[in-house]
Amino acid sequence: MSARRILTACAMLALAALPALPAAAQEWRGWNIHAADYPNGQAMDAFTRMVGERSNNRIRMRTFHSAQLGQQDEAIQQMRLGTIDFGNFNLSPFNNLAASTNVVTLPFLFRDVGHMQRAIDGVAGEAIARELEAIGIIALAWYDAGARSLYTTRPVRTPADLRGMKIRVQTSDLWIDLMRGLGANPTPLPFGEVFTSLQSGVIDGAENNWPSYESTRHFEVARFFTTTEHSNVPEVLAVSRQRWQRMNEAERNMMREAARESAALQRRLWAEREMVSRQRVVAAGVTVIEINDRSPWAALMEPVYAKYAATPALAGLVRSIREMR
Ligand code: BDP
Repeated sequence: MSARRILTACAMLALAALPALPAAAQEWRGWNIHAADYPNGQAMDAFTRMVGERSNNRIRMRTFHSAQLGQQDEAIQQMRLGTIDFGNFNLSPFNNLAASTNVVTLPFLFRDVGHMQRAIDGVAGEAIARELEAIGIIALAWYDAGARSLYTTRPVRTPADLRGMKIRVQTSDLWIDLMRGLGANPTPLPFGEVFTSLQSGVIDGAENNWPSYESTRHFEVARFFTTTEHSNVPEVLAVSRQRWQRMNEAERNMMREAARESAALQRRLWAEREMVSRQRVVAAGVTVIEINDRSPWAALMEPVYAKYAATPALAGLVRSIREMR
């Protein structure tokens, strides 16, 4: 036997002697802006547990909650580069990167949560997933984010009350135009800076859903909540394309299924948390200004539709969403 053959035989014996370890385990890092106990954090933890179990612990995912890996815009860049492997993102920070995300951000588009879910689980979600894939992000499932309303340091009852007020928005051209259309001074800021900016008077208000208003304690510094419910923009549970490309079909299907189950859980927890958060802030003395007739607000939004649903494809998407029953 030649020396080389002996070496090969030894190497094979050594391999055979190894315990049956799963093919190289992978460590995945996940981004979440919210705390671990927020519906999204709980649903992400459920997702990572399912993937761990169903891959026999070969894919080990860990979510870094509370924006430990940075603010949302940076995290999206990192997903594209593959330095963050998965995450839950609101779709508005994609507005300037993927045109179809503007459609689901559009003000006063959805009649209710069910309408939004049917659109994002169907025709809108398909269009958005295609565009996100092209920028390096694979959409697996869609999370609820409720309706977004205004909250301010002074009472706001009509668009006229908003005039000249500095209102924080997410980094998105659509949001800047939307807020300007309502009469305010839009101020794009990262989520994590809203509390101190409200406190120091850099801004006079912001806009979000009940759970974010409550969990961030923004309600302590912006004491008036006006139920404009101007946008129902949903969220995505996504993985980086860099990772996705290295997975086989069985792994992809397993991950998609786990993501769908995670979204079902998130939606249940979300509906509960919306009520709880509302009760908490009301108990803490927040003034809720109910808007029953939204038409004066919606009437100001036509230029936003004209600008952000301008192409035939986007206008067609808006039309098919409106026609949904
Ligand atoms: C919350 C979303 C979060 C956004 C935040 C914001 O869940 O992803 O970053 O709003 O307004 O509702 O920035």
